This record gives sequence, C-alpha cells and structure tokens, in this order.
Amino acid sequence: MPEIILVGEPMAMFIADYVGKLEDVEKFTRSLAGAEVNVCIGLKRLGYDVSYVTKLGVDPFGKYIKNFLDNEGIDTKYITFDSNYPTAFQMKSKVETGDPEVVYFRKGSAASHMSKEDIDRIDFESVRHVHVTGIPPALSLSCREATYRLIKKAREKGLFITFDPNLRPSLWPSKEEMVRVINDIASKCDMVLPGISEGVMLTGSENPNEIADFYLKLGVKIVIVKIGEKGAFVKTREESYTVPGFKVPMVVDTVGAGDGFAVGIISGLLEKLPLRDAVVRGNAIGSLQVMVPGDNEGLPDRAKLNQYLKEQARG
Ligand code: KDG
Repeated sequence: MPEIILVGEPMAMFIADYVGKLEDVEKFTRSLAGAEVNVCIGLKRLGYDVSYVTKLGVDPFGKYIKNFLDNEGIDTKYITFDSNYPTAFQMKSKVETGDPEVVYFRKGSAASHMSKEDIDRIDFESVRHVHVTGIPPALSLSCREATYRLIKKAREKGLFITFDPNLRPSLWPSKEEMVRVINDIASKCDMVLPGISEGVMLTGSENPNEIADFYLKLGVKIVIVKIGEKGAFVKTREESYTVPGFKVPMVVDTVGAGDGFAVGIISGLLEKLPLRDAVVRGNAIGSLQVMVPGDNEGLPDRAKLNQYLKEQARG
C-alpha cells in the first residue's frame, strides 16, 4: 500500500555518449528521466512504498518505463496505457562544464492526456505524503486540473504537501502564466522548494530571504531555497538558517540534483528528523546525484547514503 503518491511524466532519455552539439552526436545511451519519477526512485531506494501515477503510450518507450518501474519495485497500479498517443522522450547533451542541453519530444504525449479522473481513481487510505512538481501543470490544461485535484485530495486528507516548482519555461504558453500558476499552486502547499534561479523568476527577488518571505506570506509553512553548491536556505515562521552543501570532487551533470534534494527532505519529514537534518540529507543526496550523467542513477539506497554521510562527517 503506497505511503507516497507522485504524478508526473516519465520519459525515455537519450544521453549523448560524448561532448558535442546534439545534432552532431551519433551515439547515445538510453535511460529514464522525469522529475517525479526520479523522486519515486529515490524514495523507493530508501525503503518507502511509492506509487507513481502517469499515462504511457503503447510503444517500446512505454514498455521500457513500465519494466524499469517494476524492477525498482515502484507501484504502477495507477499507470494507464493509451494507444492514441506516444510516450515522451528527451535528448540530453554531454558537457564538460555547466548545464547540458535538453530537448524534449513530449508535446501531445500520453502523459499530457492525464486528467483529474486519474486522480479520482487513487485510494489515499495508506498515503502519508504527497509531493507535487510544477511540470505536470505545464503539460496541458487537463494535467493542470489533475494537479489541482491531487492537492485538493491531499489537503482534505490532512496530508503534508511538498512542492518543487521545477520551472520548465519551454513547456508554458508564457512566462506570466507560468509564474501565476506556479505561485498559486505553491500557496496551497505546506513546503516549497525553489532553486535560487526559480525563486528569482517567481518572485522577482534575488535574495533567498525575500524569496522565502514571499511564500511564507502566501501561507506556506516552510520554504527551502536551493542555492547550488552553497547548500540550502531554510525559513519558517520561527527561524531561518543556511545548511551548507557538500563538496563534490567533480560535477558530471547537475540535472536531477533537485529531485535528489526532495528525496532527502521527504524521507526526513516522514522519519520525523529535525528539519536541519532533513536538509543535510537533501544536500547529500543532491550531491550524490550530480556525480553521474543520468537523472536518477546517483540516488542512493540507505547503506550508500549512510556511508556517504559518515565519510563526509569524517572530512
Ligand atoms: O529534474 C530532472 C528532470 O528535469 C528530468 O529528469 C526530466 O522531468 C524532466 C523535465 O521535464 O525536465
């Protein structure tokens, strides 16, 4: 019985095997992408029962994703297949420094046809936590409705809701609409986890303290602004502090770090860790994730996480 529910769009991902422009690269390695699916994978590896809700096409990518989730032990009973639309995929370049180029092939995908009916089928009986991201509401109006329905159901059940804005400007009709909808969704959640550049776009301020205040004023209980290698700035109504990040010997790819951070926070909340310790765990998982090229293969199991935290504490 699932303890955590995530709704999102998974994609087959083709990562360039060598550095270069995507149009010049001839060899790619296939893996799996999708912010919400990454969070599912991370939480499952830490021992949580997670259910992932999506729609897949009846095609090799859909089958690959379903098999991947089954192998990870993620609950797929709410996944439906739709033969009218394809499963999305994306390409990602390999870079020596900075962020890779990411190109989506997801318009009109099966997942973009999810609707509030997909949420109405969920049994929330055993659910303890709902994590929402800003990607589904960008995919289509019906996915946006599904996101709002998920939040409504979670609130009715008194569940704690974490929200990662995960801004994807290329998926939105306009920046104004993105900012309006994302901030409206944030106002209905308990904890908001923006990256610093997202905070700038969403609030107009470059200052983590002001970004946090913006969301606290909207009624959010806890705001954590991710400030890259510097760590994370935390603010509640009672206190504010910065939790420094971990030193990473080599950053291979920053994509997926935010999802790793969310895994640390959500698992920490469920284990009733002091907030500061949950943030340390978030930073740790985020830093493990940036050391690998895929979006989720750095997400650790319990033993690896504990070992990493021990090593880092020794210095
Ligand atoms: O957070 C990681 C995601 O960016 C990636 O896995 C793909 O969901 C994805 C997206 O929309 O970028």
